[in-house]
Amino acid sequence: MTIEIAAIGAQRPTVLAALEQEFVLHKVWDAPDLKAALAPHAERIRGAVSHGMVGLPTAAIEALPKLEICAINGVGLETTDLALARQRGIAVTITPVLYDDVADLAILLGMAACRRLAEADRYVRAGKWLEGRMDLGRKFSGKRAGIMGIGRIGQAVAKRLAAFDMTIGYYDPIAKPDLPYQAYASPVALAEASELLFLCAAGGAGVRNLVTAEILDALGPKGVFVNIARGWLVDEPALVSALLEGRLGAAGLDVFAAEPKVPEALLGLDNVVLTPHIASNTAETMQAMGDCVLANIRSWFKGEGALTAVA
Ligand code: 8YV
Repeated sequence: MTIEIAAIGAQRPTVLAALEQEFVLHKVWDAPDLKAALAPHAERIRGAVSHGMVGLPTAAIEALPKLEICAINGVGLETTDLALARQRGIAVTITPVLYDDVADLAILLGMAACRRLAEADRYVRAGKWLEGRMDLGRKFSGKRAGIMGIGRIGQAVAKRLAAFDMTIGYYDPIAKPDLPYQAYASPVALAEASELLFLCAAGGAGVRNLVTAEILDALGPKGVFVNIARGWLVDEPALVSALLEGRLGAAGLDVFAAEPKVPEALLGLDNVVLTPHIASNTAETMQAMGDCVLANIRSWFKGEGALTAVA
């Protein structure tokens, strides 16, 4: 009997090709009505694959009464109904192979914002160097860095910042006494003590605007804010005004509240470095993430259980 799988979130072509070879695959990620698209096969679908932005939503769980496993390509779980999945005994797996890449991009954005890398590139291309030298950037090494949310990604960022001789502090609602960094009681206290603030928090369901205007003001006109987490974890209009009004020094942003739409006002600002949610987009990590999705699905249907299930 061939096992049937629903792709509720798009996957890379190689992953889809492998799934199609080994299973009956229903590609429904583009369907305007997920329930309707799944309905004709719902009683036979035992597995699902998704990605970090789509996750395993309530509607998919409700539409699939025989679902046993959902392998998510990514680590974001804010769109996954974990409580219902647990209640139904559905294994949800993530791809815990992207932390290095995400941390690398955090450093890249922080450094690019300090050293005005994107602006410098534009400066050369526009021929402005012929007219004179660019204004000064800011030193990156040796600064006081704050990390908001110090899970796997936050810790990978901290490890890298330590190599740049930074003094590292963090705020996390879960006490982490074993970490060799200074814990702060609130995000505002952390921002006040930091010259660079890295948002590395997980975007849990319903969590919004963790980074407020008050936090950005505490970071201040020389401060640099980096976001490689989720756009909606920041009060984006407050971030835009702080940058426009010079109350915040600079920012490096990989994620946005309504991506792929980016606030128009940011596009004209030289003190902002923008990337299109590419933190895990390297050939190596994409391959590893795809392999991880496949390995979980294969292992489960061989009867050997999930490999990287969330607790
Ligand atoms: C991916 C992510 O871009 O893991 C996540 O939650 O945001 C990123 O790694 C996303 O999962 C799409 O595959």
